[in-house]
Amino acid sequence: MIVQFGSARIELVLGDITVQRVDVIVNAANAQLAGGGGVDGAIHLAAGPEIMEELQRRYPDGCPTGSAVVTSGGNLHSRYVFHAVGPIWQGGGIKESGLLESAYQICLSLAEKHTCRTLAFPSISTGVYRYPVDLAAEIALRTVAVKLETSDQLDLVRFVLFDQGTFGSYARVLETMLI
Ligand code: AR6
Repeated sequence: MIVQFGSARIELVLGDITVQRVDVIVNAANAQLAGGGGVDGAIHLAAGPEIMEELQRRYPDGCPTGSAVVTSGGNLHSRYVFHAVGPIWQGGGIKESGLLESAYQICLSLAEKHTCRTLAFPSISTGVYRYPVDLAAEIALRTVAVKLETSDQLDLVRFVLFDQGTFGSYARVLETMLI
């Protein structure tokens, strides 16, 4: 599914983010930047040990929730990996939505700063961190669409969704944004 926003487009694909050929791949990391399972494990496995060494050297204090840090792409097809830290879902009462929005916003700003034109996101926080996927999809897609309306820098934001249920949630939300 592809939708035009301003001069750029949002694409939804079902698949594995580690094989995407884009300027930057976003990782769903933890605040310690310590690696883990899910998309984080897959990215580190595919990228090789270089990006973990870079994380430890450049960001020994980790990264706050709602923010993101940059490394090279290691063995991936991308120039950079942005390691974004989404919130752990705890019922919605601890400003999870603002933190998730901020994680996406910071990645979009970093993409502009590093002159990236194409970017791939996973569905941040909706795995181990248990954020309800319908709510997370709204925040992710709205935040990206607002940015694309005014960005000359970005050409493509691709959401790479790992299972049919997550893809379906994002597709339903994106359809409502067209009306
Ligand atoms: N490509 C795209 N999406 C993927 C891939 C992949 N290769 N593998 C998994 N997903 P999660 P979180 C999907 O748990 O909820 C880690 O241990 C997955 O199906 O990876 O933000 C970190 O170290 C789900 O839809 O990230 C943190 O400790 C989505 O990616 C913690 O998990 C996000 O699931 C972060 O939890």
